[in-house]
Amino acid sequence: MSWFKKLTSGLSKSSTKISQGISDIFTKRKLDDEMIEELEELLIMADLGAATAAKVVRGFAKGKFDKEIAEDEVKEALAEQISQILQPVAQPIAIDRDKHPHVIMMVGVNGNGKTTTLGKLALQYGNQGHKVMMVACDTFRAAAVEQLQVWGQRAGCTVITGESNADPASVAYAAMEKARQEGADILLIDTAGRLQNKKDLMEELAKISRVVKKIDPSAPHDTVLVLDATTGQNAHSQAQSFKDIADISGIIVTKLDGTAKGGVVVGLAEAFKLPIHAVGVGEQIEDLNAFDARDFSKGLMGIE
Ligand SMILES: Nc1nc2c(ncn2[C@@H]2O[C@H](COP(=O)(O)OP(=O)(O)OP(=O)(O)O)[C@@H](O)[C@H]2O)c(=O)[nH]1
Ligand SMILES: [Mg+2]
Repeated sequence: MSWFKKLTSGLSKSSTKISQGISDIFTKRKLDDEMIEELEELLIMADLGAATAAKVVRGFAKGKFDKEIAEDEVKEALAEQISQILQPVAQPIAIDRDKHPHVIMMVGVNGNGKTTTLGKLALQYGNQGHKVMMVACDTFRAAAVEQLQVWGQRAGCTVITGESNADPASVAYAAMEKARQEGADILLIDTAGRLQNKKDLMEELAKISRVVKKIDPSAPHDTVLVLDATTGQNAHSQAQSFKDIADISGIIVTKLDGTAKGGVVVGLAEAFKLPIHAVGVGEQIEDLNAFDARDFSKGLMGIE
């Protein structure tokens, strides 16, 4: 299946909800105030958030008042507005080949898909010819380390682990040294999603960052926040909290398959202006791809 097909089918719950809403609203042929208001409400219900929904609808309505408009044109025009919001943030992680290694740290609330996403990225980078290593800095749960090892096997890359309950930062430091010695191009750091409290988590992430800098002052080169689309508007408060505790450089949104809340990506783009690197639409290793503004917008509107 092509990525676009996979994305569109992943987003089908979101797009069906929006399409149905559009059919219900556009029963009259000419665009009027009432329809505009209903459309705005529909987009809010589709998790775009109030400010973003208003912006999209304003852009959409321009020049269309009192004119006849077909459903397909509505979807096309909305996709175009949404695409304009997404375009500036659709940026893949830029691997710097001069870094040895380029360090990517994955952070986010537990269960959001950090470990899975790292496995998917490891395969992609490996296929691009990079020598990839992963390190398990979620040392408190034995299962977390094993899970990363399984992904390492699938992706065909080395996974560095420490003793159980080892200090995550010391594991990260050892991994940096090993990555240097073995000439790795990319080091992917998996972190814990849950600690006792926000302060502990902040300290742990800061400490990992600090020790990595001892070996390369420019590392970590990317600190990527993984957000789960199924949490809808909650993703905003998570993004805000993590921005407060870590130097987030970009976002990956997972679980866009099987949720009707795919619109949250548009709200996140507008609210945080952080690069959105990739989106996940399934649990398999190939279910992650670079974020493409136009494709995503079409997928969200259910345009083939
Ligand atoms: N449907 C779907 N499931 C996903 C996606 N990404 C991850 N998952 C699933 O989400 C669950 C949690 O993923 P993990 O990768 O373990 O999440 P995590 O952030 O590492 O969690 P912690 O290690 O507990 O902090 C797993 O069952 C994954 O298979 C996705 O894009 N789509
Ligand atoms: Mg994990």
